[in-house]
Amino acid sequence: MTDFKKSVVYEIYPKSFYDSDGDGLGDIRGVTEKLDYIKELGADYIWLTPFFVSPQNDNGYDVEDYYHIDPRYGTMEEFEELAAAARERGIGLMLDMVFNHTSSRHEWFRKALAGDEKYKNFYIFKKGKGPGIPPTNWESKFGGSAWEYVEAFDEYYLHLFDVSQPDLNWDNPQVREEIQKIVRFWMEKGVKGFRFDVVNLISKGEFADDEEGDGRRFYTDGPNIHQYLKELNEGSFGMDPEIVTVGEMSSTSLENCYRYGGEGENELSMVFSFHHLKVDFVGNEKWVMVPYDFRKLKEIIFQWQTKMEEHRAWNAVFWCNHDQPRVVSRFGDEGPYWKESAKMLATAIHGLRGTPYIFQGEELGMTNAGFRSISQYRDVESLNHYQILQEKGLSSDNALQILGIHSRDNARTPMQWNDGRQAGFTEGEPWIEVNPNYRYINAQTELRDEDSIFYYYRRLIALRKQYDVIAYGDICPAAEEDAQVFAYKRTWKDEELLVICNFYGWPVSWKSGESLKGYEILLGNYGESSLEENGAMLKPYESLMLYRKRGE
Ligand code: TEU
Repeated sequence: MTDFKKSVVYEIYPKSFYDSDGDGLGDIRGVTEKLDYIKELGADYIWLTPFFVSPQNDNGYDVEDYYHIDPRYGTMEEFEELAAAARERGIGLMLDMVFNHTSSRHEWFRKALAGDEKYKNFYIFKKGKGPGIPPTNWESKFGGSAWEYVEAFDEYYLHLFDVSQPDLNWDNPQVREEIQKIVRFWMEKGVKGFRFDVVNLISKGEFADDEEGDGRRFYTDGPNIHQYLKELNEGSFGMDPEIVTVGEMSSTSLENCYRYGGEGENELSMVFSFHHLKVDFVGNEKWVMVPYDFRKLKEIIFQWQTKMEEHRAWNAVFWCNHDQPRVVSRFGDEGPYWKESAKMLATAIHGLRGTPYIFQGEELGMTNAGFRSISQYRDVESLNHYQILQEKGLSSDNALQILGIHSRDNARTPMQWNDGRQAGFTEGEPWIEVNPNYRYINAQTELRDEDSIFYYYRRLIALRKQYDVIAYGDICPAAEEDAQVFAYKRTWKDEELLVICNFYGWPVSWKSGESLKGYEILLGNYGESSLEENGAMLKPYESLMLYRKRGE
């Protein structure tokens, strides 16, 4: 059995991964063809973002039919081939289940709109507060009101995301049963894990106006959330102890995560939280342009690390996914220290207590898209906010600058396989433009260079397998007051691991505060280091991973 604490997960956004048939969209066969690449990297699981039948308004997070594969991605037979080929290589597949909402084209919603009471009760329909006034003032995460008016009923339905993504009513036991059935169906296909999309939003509380915010406090980590997760666990994936699960927890709290990802809670194996990625927001507002707050980044990571450990709960640790800008562009350097900063950021994450997730292309040091025109964007959230920002009075240039930093499309440009046409992603025209830096940032170049970012990630994955302290060690923050260095220690039995990262493009003197005698360098991102007994003069973006056995 693969131990999830010793494992690393590789996230694939199939639409942008590899196109096997030249239609410009990545597909399932494309994933199968590239399995050896992932095997070479050493990842244990592949998380595939949704490939179910969908109108693709939100790239598959709007599911029309949970039991069938969107023909644009392939067939069930091709999926089974992928599962078998992955199994042969010792790689497990993790599927992405979107159960907070369906697509408005789902049969359930169509029946609801046709007036079928059974299915109306699968969703959340409410009367408005008055003519033209929705039931509450909640905002959709993609902009605008979270309620859509349906004239035939003189009622509104709730959509926390796009208007084409109506929220399911989890308080209805029939909904919960249908969902268990879907999970069991995919378990029978040999799937080894599940990621549950925004699963902490499924239990809605009171439907009241939010005088302070956008409404999230009424439906986030809601009143029955733990009960619903335990029930889902018991009725589906919990029946197979080998299955690994991760919940995407939007705007969650530590207290709830102790339970979502807690040992013996029978909810999920681990949780994604996002507070550490809001350090370049202003409050909850993402569509702004401010430098990131390094001290806050450290503080949040350390708080989650130590508190989750204290409560015997498990984190997924990550910088990147299909919703986040590329981390080298965000907290590293796209310029002269591109390689060093990409490796440093990898070290910072992979040494933490938790299961690391790598998003496709992160292991190549892929950067933000660099789009300059709105016509290059595809993401519904970006397109909506481009309008909203201008309605607020920003110029279109300014709005584009902000999109350039925060848009989800930054992560969604095609995987850069080689320096050939369209980066080797497709023989056709890609659905979203390739980043022109594919000429020097691509897998082929990385695989030819022993000192590449790719091989550095491979080494980090291998070290996790080799050293128990990396997988299981307790966490102890270090250099907490330092304005430039992120450092921490891990301890396990007689093993000690020390991770030291300079987050800036200039040198810094770091004092260890204890003797470093006996430590060996497991990994560093420079050929040589100036490590001494009491610290080091760290070079720009330098990182070190040190190891020693006590008593040696
Ligand atoms: O994302 C949930 C989510 O709320 C964010 O990551 C979101 O993209 C961001 O807050 C907007 O600023 C999940 C999926 O990962 C995302 O791709 C889907 O669009 C979303 O759920 C809806 O299913």
